Amino acid sequence: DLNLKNIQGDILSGFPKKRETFYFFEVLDATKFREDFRKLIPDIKNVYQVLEAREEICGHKKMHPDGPLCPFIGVNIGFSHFGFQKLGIDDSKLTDPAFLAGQRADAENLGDKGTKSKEGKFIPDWEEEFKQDIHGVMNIASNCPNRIHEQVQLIEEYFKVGTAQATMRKVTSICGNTRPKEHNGEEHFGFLDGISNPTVIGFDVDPPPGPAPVRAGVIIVGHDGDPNKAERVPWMTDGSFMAFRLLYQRVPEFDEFVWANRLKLPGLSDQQGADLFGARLMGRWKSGAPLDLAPFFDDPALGKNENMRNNYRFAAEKDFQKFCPFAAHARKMLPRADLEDHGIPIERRRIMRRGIQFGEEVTDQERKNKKTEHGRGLLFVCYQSSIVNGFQFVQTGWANEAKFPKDVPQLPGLDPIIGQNHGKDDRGPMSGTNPDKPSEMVELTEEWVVSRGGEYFFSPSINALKEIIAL
Ligand code: N7H
Repeated sequence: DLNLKNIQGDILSGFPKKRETFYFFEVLDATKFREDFRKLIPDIKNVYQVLEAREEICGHKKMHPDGPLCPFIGVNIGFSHFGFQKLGIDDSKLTDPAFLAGQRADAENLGDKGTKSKEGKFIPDWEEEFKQDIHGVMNIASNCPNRIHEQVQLIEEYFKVGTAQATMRKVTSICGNTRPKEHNGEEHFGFLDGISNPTVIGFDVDPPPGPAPVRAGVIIVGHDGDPNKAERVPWMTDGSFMAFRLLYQRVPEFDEFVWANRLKLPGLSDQQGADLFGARLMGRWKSGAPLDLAPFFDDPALGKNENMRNNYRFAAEKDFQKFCPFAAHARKMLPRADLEDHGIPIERRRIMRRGIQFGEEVTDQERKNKKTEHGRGLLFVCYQSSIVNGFQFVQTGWANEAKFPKDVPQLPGLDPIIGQNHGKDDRGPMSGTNPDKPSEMVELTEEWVVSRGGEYFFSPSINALKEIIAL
């Protein structure tokens, strides 16, 4: 019963993309912006159109990783609380304290690095553009850079950007791109990403075996599973909250840490020991194979097998970390049996990840000097019906919480990938990296993922864009 033509396309089906530009804007003249907005509406793709495009392009609904250059171009849009305020639209029933306060006000709680002003106000160590109010973001995705460029030009024409009659201003735009063909699907640390996302009841037909499907309302506002469903006003239905984070990755430094801590176990070469240590930080091998199913040796065929690579629960391992450390990124972010088998539901913590990489490949010079010289990382995006239950909770309650999961024999430590301690190099010890000595601790000596900006947005339904935003 989901109205796929009313939900913005990136949320449930994910844009088919090799590139994606995030265009952050400030509304200058509310009434005129809302008038100009009408011109943008036909360019905004809904879920149905994205599915259709995928079928047309590739003959099946999942995009082929090496598929032909895709003529798809999609625009989606979200507004921050400050944007709704500027437009004079009452968003109080979006009842999400994190959204209503904005991400800048949440940065200290999220564990970002920052300083205190004389008045005691926390100022995050973010890029300047994110230290001002951002009213909204348009994400423009395609397989073809020229198409993106043309679409951005069109958008700027609609809103007369850069002229005396401009109704909006570009705050900043950031261009993301997937990695070159031989690293397709991998993020900058070299791990296959985008494997595990929630499957949604009423949307995903025949999902591969894995974690229990979630009710649509966990991702889409106004449906069963939305914790604030009772309070929503009708125009909010079929929208979703988007959390955006600008996350830099320090790849040579991460690689050096992994190499320096390589496991020295009988029968393992230095390289195998390093690969195993890296996999134990992530919870999966670079190939995507999960440690719970391939604990000591990589299994690249498993990493490729969509029907097997997400079908595990840490069930045999509940309360133990022989196969996979408690703090490993994928275990922290979806602890499966660690919670479910203790009667703690996990559905409300699920988020739909839609990020993309940015920045160049690591250069030979950077590798040689073991030092990052060019900015690169992840434009992290996730959708959910509650930021408080979703992104905010998994970052603060799990990733940044050394004692999570609770009541286990060893102190787990922070999530080594994204756990934050306000930029302090000392993020404390992590246990379980050595499969033979679960209580052996490794000090997480620095942050390899550094947050430099972000905001919380609400991506309204297509009807709401037509009837509430546009005039
Ligand atoms: Fe993570 N990485 O590539 O290293 N993530 N993540 N993430 N992450 C996952 O299962 C990564 C970040 C989640 O369902 C994989 O698709 C990097 C944030 C969740 O089993 C890999 C960064 C948050 C899952 C990475 C980053 C999350 C997940 C395994 C930052 C939320 C799914 C592949 C630069 C606050 C867990 C996969 C599940 C998986 C990486 C950030 C959440 C390889 C580099 C900020 C929910």
